[in-house]
Amino acid sequence: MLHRFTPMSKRLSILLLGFCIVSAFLATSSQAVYQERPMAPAETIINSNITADTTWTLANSPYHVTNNIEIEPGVTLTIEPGVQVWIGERLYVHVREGASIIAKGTPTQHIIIDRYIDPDTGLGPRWRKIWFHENTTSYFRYVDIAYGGASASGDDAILHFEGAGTHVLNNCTVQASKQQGIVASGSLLNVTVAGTLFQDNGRRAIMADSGANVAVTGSTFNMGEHIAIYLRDKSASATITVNDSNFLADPGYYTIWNEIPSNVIDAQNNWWGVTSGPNTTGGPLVTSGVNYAPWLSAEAPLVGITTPPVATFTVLPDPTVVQPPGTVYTFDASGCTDVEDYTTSLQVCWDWDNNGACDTAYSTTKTTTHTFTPSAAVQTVRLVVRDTDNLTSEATRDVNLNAPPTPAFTFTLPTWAQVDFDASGSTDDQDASSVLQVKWDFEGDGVSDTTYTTVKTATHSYTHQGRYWPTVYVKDTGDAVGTLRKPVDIIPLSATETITGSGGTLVSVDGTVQVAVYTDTVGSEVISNGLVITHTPWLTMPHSGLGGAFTYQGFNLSAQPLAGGQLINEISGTYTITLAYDYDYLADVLRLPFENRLMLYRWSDADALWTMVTSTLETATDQLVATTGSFGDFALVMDVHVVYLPLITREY
Ligand SMILES: [Ca+2]
Ligand SMILES: [Ca+2]
Ligand SMILES: [Ca+2]
Ligand SMILES: [Ca+2]
Repeated sequence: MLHRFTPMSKRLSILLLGFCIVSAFLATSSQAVYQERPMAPAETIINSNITADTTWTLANSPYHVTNNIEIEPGVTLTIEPGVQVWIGERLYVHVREGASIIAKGTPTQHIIIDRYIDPDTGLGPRWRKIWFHENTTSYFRYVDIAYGGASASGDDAILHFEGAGTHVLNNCTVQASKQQGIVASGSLLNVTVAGTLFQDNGRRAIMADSGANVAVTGSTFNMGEHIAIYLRDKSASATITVNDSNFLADPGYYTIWNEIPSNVIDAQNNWWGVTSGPNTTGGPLVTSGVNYAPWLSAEAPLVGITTPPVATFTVLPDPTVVQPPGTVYTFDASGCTDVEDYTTSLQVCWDWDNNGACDTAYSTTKTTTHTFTPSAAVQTVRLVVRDTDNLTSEATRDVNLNAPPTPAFTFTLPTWAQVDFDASGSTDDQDASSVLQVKWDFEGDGVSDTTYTTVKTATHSYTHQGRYWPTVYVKDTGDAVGTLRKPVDIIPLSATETITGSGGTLVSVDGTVQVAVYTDTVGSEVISNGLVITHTPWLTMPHSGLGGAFTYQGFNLSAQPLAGGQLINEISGTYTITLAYDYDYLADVLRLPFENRLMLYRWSDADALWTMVTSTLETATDQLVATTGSFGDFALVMDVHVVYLPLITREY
């Protein structure tokens, strides 16, 4: 349907509405007698140049331009939807080199650029023009511009584009100019007009020359006796195309005039007010140099340019990393953009479970928060962004809600070297324990020793004693992995040794390094007040140099000074070594009656051989006791000429 804008009738409606309000007010307030007219809204006066990027806001609207002003070079003036700009009598707005005007209204909030009507006199003389100079840009959408072109000069226009630049009028109205609606003059000048209504302009709606490139679609020229499109012979020829538009003119009057017929104006697929087309009875006239065939047989709708918005959003904290349950995520869609709308005009809704239905209402507020119930491995969140033309776009992001399993394991040592592991106590918020997979690194050396399996138990035998950090990896069906490690001390059964020194007691319990305080005296004088005895058990394996015997327990007895303490060679005295053994293990389990074959050996560096140390077997306490006056390597051995040892294999 054709949009016919009638300023007079609209203004009359406003006046009638104002009258009704005043009448009602008079009836209820005696003070209103002194009120001659409704209060004018507060104006923002613009009387000087715009020197830095500026936004004219709806909150501060209307803006009343009271002087000739310039938008200075490189500066951008942005105008919010709903803003009204009133320009005073015969005033210019110069848009200087490289400057811009961005005015994006919406279907429901047009921007108005109009004359200033003095509330006292009721007079509203025309302003002159918005004059765009070299290398300027502009974007006007849903902007109703009226009552410019005040001068008698033929080049005066509501919008005067001069020199290179890019300018768009999208769903605008350009009306009531005394002169031209638009003048486009300059090479490398592109003017795009869509969905725009031109009417009641005193001369031409669009005049182009000097190499300008003007493309019009989906627009209406309601011009009566006046020319809609004028290609002027000035400098290089302009290029003009007008398609899918309406030329409504009084019959017999020219509506397109081409001063350079050799440069044909493309005016195909337009409606000329009569089905017979231009230059026919009842239709408008066009000059030569206008290609108007074929033409439309009915009025074309006003169609602006509309493109979908660009949807994007961010999520914090990092959605790729599993966050603790109950985490409040912040979603921010303020990065959404649109050619026709400001981001602030775009509306968004959120579909938390990506089921195709938004879970929030559409809102221009772009940030929101959400907390998820951990119910799926990965939750896709969908954003829908909608522009003011009701075009939508979507973006999705995955939020990883899959908490890794909570690993757990227990272990038992059926022998001193064998450890049976059981990770069946591992749990997961999303998966049943039965589907969790485990693998093991028995030493904790970072190298896995098994592959993933749903079997939660594993057995490992250690060949060396010491402390290990077996580590379990538990993986859920979403490939999230939890790990747990625990210490395991692998200690031969005889690992409780009591070492008695002359000045103190040194206890080694589990085969790790032991520390003890030791005091050595000569007479009543303390000559040494500190020792560290390092007791390092070694293999329970046959030791080279002890041929014919089996090393049941090897260890090193050494000393080093405490910090600031004595030198080792100052330490004197004798030490009693007491070794406890496990008779039950030796005799009952292994069924090997070799208790009386236990011997203590000491390594002699000087002789480069093992020599037996005189010792006493105290069978009542399962101990072997010996005395030594020096440190070194010792070994509790058994004579294997007599017995056969199954080593560490044991079954219960
Ligand atoms: Ca859009
Ligand atoms: Ca949903
Ligand atoms: Ca999980
Ligand atoms: Ca390993």
